[in-house]
Amino acid sequence: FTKPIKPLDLMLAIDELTTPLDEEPLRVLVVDDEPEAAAYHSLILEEAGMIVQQVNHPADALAALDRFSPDLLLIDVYMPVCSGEELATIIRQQSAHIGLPIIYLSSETDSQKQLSAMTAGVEAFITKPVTPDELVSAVQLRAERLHLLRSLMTQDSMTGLYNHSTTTDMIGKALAHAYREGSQHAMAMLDIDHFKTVNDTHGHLAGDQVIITLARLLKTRLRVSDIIGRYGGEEFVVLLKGITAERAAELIDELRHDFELVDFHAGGERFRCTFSAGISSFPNQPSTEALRLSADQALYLAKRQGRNQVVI
Ligand code: GH3
Ligand code: MG
Ligand code: MG
Ligand code: MG
Repeated sequence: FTKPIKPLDLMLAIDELTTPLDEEPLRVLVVDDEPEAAAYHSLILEEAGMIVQQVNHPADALAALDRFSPDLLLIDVYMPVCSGEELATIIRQQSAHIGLPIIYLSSETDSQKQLSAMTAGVEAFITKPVTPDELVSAVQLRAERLHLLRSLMTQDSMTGLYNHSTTTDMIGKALAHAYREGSQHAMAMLDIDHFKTVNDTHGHLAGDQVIITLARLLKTRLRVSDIIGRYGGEEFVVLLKGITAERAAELIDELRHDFELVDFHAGGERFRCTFSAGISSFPNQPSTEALRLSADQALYLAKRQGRNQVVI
């Protein structure tokens, strides 16, 4: 009899489930018609560890947005040809940049004019001259908010795994890459067995703990490069990169075995849970949809054959 695993061990570091803050340096595009001002602000941000690109003409800003793909824009308000306000309005009309934080940097101190400039949809207005600390913290604050917003949009808040739409997007990208490289991937669809009964018998909170525990097991035991998503309520989808369906089935079966030994507790009662899984593989199944259908059929078979098993 194998030693049971306490769910607490799996849940202790639940924080690790959520994707850590980007360790990539922030990318800032500085738009200012005065080269000296642009260079000065760029230097401050670079010294704070950011990657900065400067443009001195608003027309160059649009091209730089696509080439450089910044996390944030710092725009001077008074520029010839096209004001910062006009530039911000144009950028805001492009759906690709709808969430991009824009900070105005200007010597304008008239609050009425500041307010009017802000209506173009910018995040903040900083008046020149700005101290290095002021500039760096203004940029970091907006970038952190953007990061938070992005994670809210892409992650499932209960488990920290990718949500349904992000999972589908990421698998699609991985397959496009796999086509070019000629690599193989496997997909696993997991579904907790008799989960309705778990909720009915032990309560919804206990059910949540089961979901969180399985998410953590997947996250800690699969590779960082694998794509792990919470596809629906008690359903998970995993893209296991670079391996065959047979190898994926072995791996998921090891997890299945570990999971069935986890002791859950609710209302003084102890209970255990199992999951079933279906496996499919690329390029055998050449698209996300084909992979999903095939894995789903295998999962259905696993359920039909008595659950708590992995089927290819
Ligand atoms: P099967 O073995 O065939 O998969 O049976 P099942 O009872 O697991 O299947 P079914 O899909 O009918 O039930 C899923 C249940 O999961 C229904 C729903 O109330 C519950 N559920 C979905 N999301 C959550 C959640 O976030 N927390 C909890 N506690 N329950 C959830
Ligand atoms: Mg100017
Ligand atoms: Mg289900
Ligand atoms: Mg189920």
